[in-house]
Amino acid sequence: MRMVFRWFGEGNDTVTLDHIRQIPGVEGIVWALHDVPAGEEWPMDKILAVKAAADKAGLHLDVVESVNIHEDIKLGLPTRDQYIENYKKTMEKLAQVGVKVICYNFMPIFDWLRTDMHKEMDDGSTALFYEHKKLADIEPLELVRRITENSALTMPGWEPERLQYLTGLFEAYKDVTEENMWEHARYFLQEIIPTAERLGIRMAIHPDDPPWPIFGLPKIITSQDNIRRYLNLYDSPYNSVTLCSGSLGANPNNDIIGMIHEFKDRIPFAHIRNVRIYDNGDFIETSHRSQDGSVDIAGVVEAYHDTGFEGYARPDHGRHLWGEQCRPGYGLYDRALGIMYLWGVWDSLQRRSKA
Ligand code: DNO
Repeated sequence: MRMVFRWFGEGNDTVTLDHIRQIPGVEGIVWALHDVPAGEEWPMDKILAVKAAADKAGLHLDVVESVNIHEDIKLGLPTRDQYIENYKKTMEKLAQVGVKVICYNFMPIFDWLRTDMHKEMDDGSTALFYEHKKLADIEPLELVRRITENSALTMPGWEPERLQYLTGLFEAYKDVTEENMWEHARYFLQEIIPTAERLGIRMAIHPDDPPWPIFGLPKIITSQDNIRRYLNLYDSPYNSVTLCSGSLGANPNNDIIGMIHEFKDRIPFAHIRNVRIYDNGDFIETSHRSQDGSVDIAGVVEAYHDTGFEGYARPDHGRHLWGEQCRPGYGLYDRALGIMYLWGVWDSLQRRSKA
């Protein structure tokens, strides 16, 4: 398991590279150019600036999260080809600085979605929360306004340039079915994977978060069956998955440990975090510890260990602790604590298997 840590870039994150390099066992950053709109080619000078900063901190930049996919690709519009070309050009440049994995998603319009970014927990910390009822009663535009209003930092997947077209986008998705989405994904993979193979970059799809339709939009990367279907759309180790225990774990029917065993050769990147699911299906993001949530994180780590996982892993979101002011879900403290839990489980398994 190669531990990495998400970093949003100079001036775009309260966490610094100096913080990150002090977390035990972290070898690299998970990064992106968050100011480049989806569909545009990433400028080389900006890529090199991130590389210079990472080099200075002694961290690698093997994992990119995400090169976002333009909506026209997901919608299957004729204009998609130019965006796919730009995507390939970005991949070429990322290969030049040694990138090995690109995480991306195929969710319509929104990236991950919660109804409350700072839900207070019993111990006084706050965490990301998803409440079904709230979503049922709210218009998408109003939700976006609430999610973005208290953050001076651009939320990943909530970039203003994408969201200003929200009404038009909903209109565009009106008649798009799940089967259409599968077809558009196949088209994208057929274009992209040969480039990925040539460059030695593993494309790793992130599951939909939450793993069910919202606002009537179709979702496809939601379950073990659907991940299998996605991987079979193009059978290559370069068509792979970012297995996210938290996203998939919000549906109690998802067997994360079973997925790790089934997809072991196709998981170059693991997102590891816990959620607690309530009886009514709402969920809150808890600490990483198994006992604190509904996902058996120690069991997840054990499954990675037992399948000989050599890929990259990052603690995914954390709670907001000790008064930390940070990006929702992306503070320093709880993610660092999460890493120490993951290492604790991992190292004891390693010792036992060597004994
Ligand atoms: C949430 C993240 C997602 C993820 C994208 C991948 O914090 O796990 O935003 O980066 O869905 O494209």
